Amino acid sequence: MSSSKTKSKTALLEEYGALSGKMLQILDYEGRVILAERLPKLSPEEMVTAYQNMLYARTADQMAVSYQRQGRMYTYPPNLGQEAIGVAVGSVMREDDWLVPAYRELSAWLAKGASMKDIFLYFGGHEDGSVLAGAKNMLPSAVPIASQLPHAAGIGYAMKYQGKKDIVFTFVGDGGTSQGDFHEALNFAGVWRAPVVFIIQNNQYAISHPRAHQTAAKSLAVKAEGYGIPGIQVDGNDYLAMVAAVKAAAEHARAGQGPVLIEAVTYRRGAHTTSDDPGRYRTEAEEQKWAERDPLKRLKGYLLAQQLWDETNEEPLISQYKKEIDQQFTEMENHPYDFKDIFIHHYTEIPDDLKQQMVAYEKFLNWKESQQ
Ligand SMILES: Cc1ncc(C[n+]2csc(CCOP(=O)(O)OP(=O)(O)O)c2C)c(N)n1
Ligand SMILES: [Mg+2]
Repeated sequence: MSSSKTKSKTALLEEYGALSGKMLQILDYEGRVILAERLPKLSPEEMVTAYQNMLYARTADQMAVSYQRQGRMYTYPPNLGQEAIGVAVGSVMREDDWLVPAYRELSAWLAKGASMKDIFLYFGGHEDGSVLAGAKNMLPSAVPIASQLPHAAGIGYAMKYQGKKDIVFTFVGDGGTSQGDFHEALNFAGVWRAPVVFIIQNNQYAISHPRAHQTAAKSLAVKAEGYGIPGIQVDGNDYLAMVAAVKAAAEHARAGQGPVLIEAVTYRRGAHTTSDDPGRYRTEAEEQKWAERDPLKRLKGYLLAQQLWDETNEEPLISQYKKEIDQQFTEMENHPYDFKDIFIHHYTEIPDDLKQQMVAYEKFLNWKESQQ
């Protein structure tokens, strides 16, 4: 690693430091380069692969929502509009690095080696969906908000203690930054200089709770200052800006300089989960504004201008992805299933009310079968 390269990356974290009030943005909303000096060095193949990975994640996400709507999967948290963040992390994350997820970063899970079958198993209520056999050094999804962060800090500390160069990438939402676990993890990682890249996906909502009600802080990135670590706010719908920031943060952490906090500013274009109706708490005008900032649209705009993408390839590619994804869904549906899986793993002894739910659910399944 050349010192000039290190300098320029460190400089990015300084120039766009949390207190600068600036948000790193390299592509405008149409995909035109507006900050050429910060363009990450990516080959044409890497750019095209990134777009394809985003397209795959989006296709899989939309199919997951559809399977849930058909009553074939219990629940699902849509990722629509947030795909660039996980793909950017995936492009920097190494095989031995750790991924400590929340639940809305499908593209990062796929980059780590999780299969759609694994993911369908998880949301289909199979305990096996947490095994993630193909994904080396990845923890299972964490739904208790921010509970994953102390684990990330602990793993980072362990990597450092063992003298390893592997680092940790962990995800949390804007809402998660109000949890005590967020504070404890960032404080611990800062004190012990644990090599952890904390990525906040600020998708503007915690269910129906808007970002403005989450904290009086000017940005979520400024919280880094309180822990004495670098923080940077990035346009999370700008793939190239995300790659530049994640590369800088990873280099900082890998060089033994401790954790970094990235606030990726994005928008949850879909519902919170398949049980939510965002039409009840936000306007169509707001949704439209963010649709115009969509990450796939912007990277495609860039690729088309560079003549790296042929629009006519897109539909056939999506059809091929759909076939692959549907195949993995079928494998999930054929996986041996015990409905008790969704009840028996939370407590050593199942509380009475949960037992009652289990009995009622079994009755319902028997009734459903009798109707077929
Ligand atoms: C400790 C805890 N409290 C409450 C909940 C219920 N809950 C589920 S998701 C969510 C909102 C989280 O919002 P955010 O952190 O912004 O993540 P996003 O869902 O937007 O990705 C809440 C309150 C929970 N899962 N865990
Ligand atoms: Mg959120």
